[in-house]
Amino acid sequence: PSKLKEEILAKYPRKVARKRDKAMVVNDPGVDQEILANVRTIPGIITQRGCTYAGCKGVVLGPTRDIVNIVHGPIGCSFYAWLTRRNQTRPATETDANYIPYTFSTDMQDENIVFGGEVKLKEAIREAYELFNPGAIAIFSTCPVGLIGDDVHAVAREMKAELGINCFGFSCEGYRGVSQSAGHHIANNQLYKHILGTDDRARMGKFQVNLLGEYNIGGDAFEIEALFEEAGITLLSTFSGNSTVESMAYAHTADLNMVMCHRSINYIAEMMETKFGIPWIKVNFVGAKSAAKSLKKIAEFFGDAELTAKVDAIVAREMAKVEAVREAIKPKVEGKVAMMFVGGSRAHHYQDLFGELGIQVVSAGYEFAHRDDYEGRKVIPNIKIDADTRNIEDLDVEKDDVRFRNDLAAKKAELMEAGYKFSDYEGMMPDMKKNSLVIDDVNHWETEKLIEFYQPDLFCAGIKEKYVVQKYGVPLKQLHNYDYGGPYTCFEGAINFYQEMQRMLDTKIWKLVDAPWKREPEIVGSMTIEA
Ligand code: CFM
Ligand code: HCA
Repeated sequence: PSKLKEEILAKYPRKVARKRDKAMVVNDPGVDQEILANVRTIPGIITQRGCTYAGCKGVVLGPTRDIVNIVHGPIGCSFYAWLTRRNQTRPATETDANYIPYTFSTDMQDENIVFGGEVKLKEAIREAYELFNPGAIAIFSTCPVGLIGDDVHAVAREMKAELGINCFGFSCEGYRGVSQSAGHHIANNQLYKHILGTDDRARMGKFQVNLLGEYNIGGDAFEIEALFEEAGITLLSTFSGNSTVESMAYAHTADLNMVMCHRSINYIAEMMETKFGIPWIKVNFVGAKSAAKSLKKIAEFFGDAELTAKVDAIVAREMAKVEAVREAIKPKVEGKVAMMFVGGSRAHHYQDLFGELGIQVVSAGYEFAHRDDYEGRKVIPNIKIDADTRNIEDLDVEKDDVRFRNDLAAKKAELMEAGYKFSDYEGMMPDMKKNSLVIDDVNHWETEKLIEFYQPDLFCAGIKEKYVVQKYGVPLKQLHNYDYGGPYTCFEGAINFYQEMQRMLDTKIWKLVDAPWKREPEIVGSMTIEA
């Protein structure tokens, strides 16, 4: 991999090479290695990243079903966010609010750019209110909104007073940060400010938890919900797969927060702990063993004999089913080589599933994660805060003296004494093999070189990579939308994934792919780059 890295860098102008050098690490889990992450993509490079608006509106708020999410901007931005992320939802009854099949937009025109769009935004909010009578309305700013200076927050305040419903805005203009990641942070902040803690509801169960950073792609959250229900764990709210705004309002009454996607939601976990004293743990329900471990860790937190027995019984029963399928499939796919480049957590989480099948992950990376997602949270104090990060509001959170759970803080201290880990994420790099190649914000040129070098049996990424990779004769599994498949979480999900891997890997069809441009190039040319 060092040689491959050299070859990749050799093509770049010197300044670019210097930067990309730091974003590519030949992994050594035994030592502390630093990676360059969460910095601007170099202009001219074809990145896979999306924008801040995508991270805020599409990712974090997209899966909420009963908030009317209005996009303030040109229609293209709304169309982009319309049902593209496969986040499923299940309203309690047929008449319960579900706005996910809709897209709401102010459809800004040239005139609004010149004379301002606030009037049109107010009209859109009133119209949405009259038509749907929702519990909450949210406004998402696209690039032009920030450029012309429409004050979406002032509009939200005015509309909240006029209509008497919760209404709040997000300054999540596409260019606000270097990637989707900034949008996650902005979304976390506004959820914290405008929803969290607004409903002090009485207890609903003996063991109350929230699941943070699970967005129910392909029904993933449904699998987790079913297991919790069977075990007798009360899931108050999920941020934000299969969620309601109501459930987010009383989420602060939980005893424990579980963080699935660390990248997109660690901010809320931290803020809830500071304000309400709710501890958080990192969980992962992708991979049968990881799901079992996560369930057991929750049971251990509560330390209740009945709960522990139930969880143990569920795990034993489900693992028996999983093992039967795994043993049948593993010999067929063992030793195959895979690589995965996904936005954030999934490039790490899915390695557990591959490990269970004996598939080797030779290279992996995130589009937009931060150093802590690679190297572990221990590096957070050393992360340089640059101007792009400073541009994103970092909320000053204070302890709520009335509602702070001293009992939970005490429980945390006691369990930590016994070696139980809270507020911790060790990152992807310590989990990867020595000499695997870790790459942040991979681009097309690097992807092509990776394929030539490793000749992988499987490439995992998204829609932007899919067809290019397939034309190399390499199957591509989308780990964003699951290629219309899923769920892949928990035990049923693991079985589902193993079977999918067998279908994709145990076939010779991909070797027959012959891209037309390989036979007959349409354009032939050469290019010289001056350093
Ligand atoms: Fe978290 Fe996600 Fe991901 Fe993400 Fe995303 Fe996604 Fe993703 Mo696409 S929140 S970081 S911003 S796990 S949309 S559900 S699949 S890039 S790896
Ligand atoms: C996003 C959403 C995305 C895109 C997926 C892809 C998703 O980043 O705006 O590139 O295939 O999961 O839908 O990550």
